[in-house]
Amino acid sequence: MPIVNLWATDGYISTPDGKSIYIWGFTDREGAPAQLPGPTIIVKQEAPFYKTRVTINLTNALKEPVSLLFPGQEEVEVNGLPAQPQYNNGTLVSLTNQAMPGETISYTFTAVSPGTFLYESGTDSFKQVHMGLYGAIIVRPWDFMDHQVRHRTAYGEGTDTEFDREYLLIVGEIDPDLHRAVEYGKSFNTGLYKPRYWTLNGRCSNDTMLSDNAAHLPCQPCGSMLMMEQGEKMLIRYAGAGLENHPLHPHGNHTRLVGMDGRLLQNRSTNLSYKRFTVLTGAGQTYDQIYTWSGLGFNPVTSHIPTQLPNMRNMAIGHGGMTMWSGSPYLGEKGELPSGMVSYNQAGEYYFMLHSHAEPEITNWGTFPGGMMTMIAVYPSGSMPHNHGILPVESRMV
Ligand SMILES: [Cu+2]
Repeated sequence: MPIVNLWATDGYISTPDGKSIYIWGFTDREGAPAQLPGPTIIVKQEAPFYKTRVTINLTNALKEPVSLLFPGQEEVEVNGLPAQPQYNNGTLVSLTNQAMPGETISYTFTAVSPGTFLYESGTDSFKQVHMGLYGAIIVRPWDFMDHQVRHRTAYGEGTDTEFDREYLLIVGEIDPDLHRAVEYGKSFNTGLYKPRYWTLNGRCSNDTMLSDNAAHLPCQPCGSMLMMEQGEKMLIRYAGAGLENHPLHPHGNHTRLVGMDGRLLQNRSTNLSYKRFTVLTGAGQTYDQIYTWSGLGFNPVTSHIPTQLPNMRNMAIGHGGMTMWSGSPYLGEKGELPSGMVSYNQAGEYYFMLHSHAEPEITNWGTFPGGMMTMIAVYPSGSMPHNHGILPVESRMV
């Protein structure tokens, strides 16, 4: 039975425009600051007819009660008894059992379906979830095997959900006034809620494109640079952890939506998956999609996409022009570079945006570029590092 220890605590995140914002969140390392989003919990289901029971021990290191909700999971128990809403003199104070400051309580649930799920605080949710008390759960089908093409699936063999690489994008918003009010113990008028930052995996663009565990972002360990090789199937999992809905789309191709809220889009044997350009990622919802890009046999050297290359002088970027890109406006061609120059597309890879189509959301407090935006990099076959886009079969357990 998988067991995870989580601590609810606080920390500070950074935004690309130089701000430091106080957050609440979860960590799986005692004494560490909160991370945004909380640690991703990945579990593999037991064989059919066996229950997959998952235990999460929550220790509350904050100064007010917090709790955990598991939308989409079943038979949730707390310290061995059914989880229930909490009332104080008839007033609802929490959607589920809470851990008091300093207390550790144990939640156990049955993971009944493969797919993508959220976990988040069920206490004073408007404030606590917004402050960062959220994360994702990935449930793998019981027959999942990462080295077998037919068994490397989101929903099980024969469900048309095979993938080669896999990325999780948890979307959220930040209203810095709310965060400041919580930091200084002041009240906040929820009617004045107005986000200024929009996050993918807890980061605002362009930090979204930095690698995982970037040293200067200790509370935001997860990047969201989506990398794949041409022709591969990329599983993209969206999870809406904010209070608002966000219309997300990648460029370059539609995605094929195969699952929603941890449920396969299939009716008995009828495949109900469908292609979408923009997916309105609803608050509290999750979407599993397959994305491919073949470029009709694209190869940056022998078969590049024909475009007009700019003049050499217009290809230099960065300080002193010492960094250059060598190809088409989409970076998909490898041209000649002066010796000693550094190129941003070393393998002749193509780049497509993936972003919120609500344009204020691709800014950092109004300044473009920023916010809910990242890139998909499509590499020529055989040129990509093999460890990118490979999530573990199961996350680190106790
Ligand atoms: Cu777009």
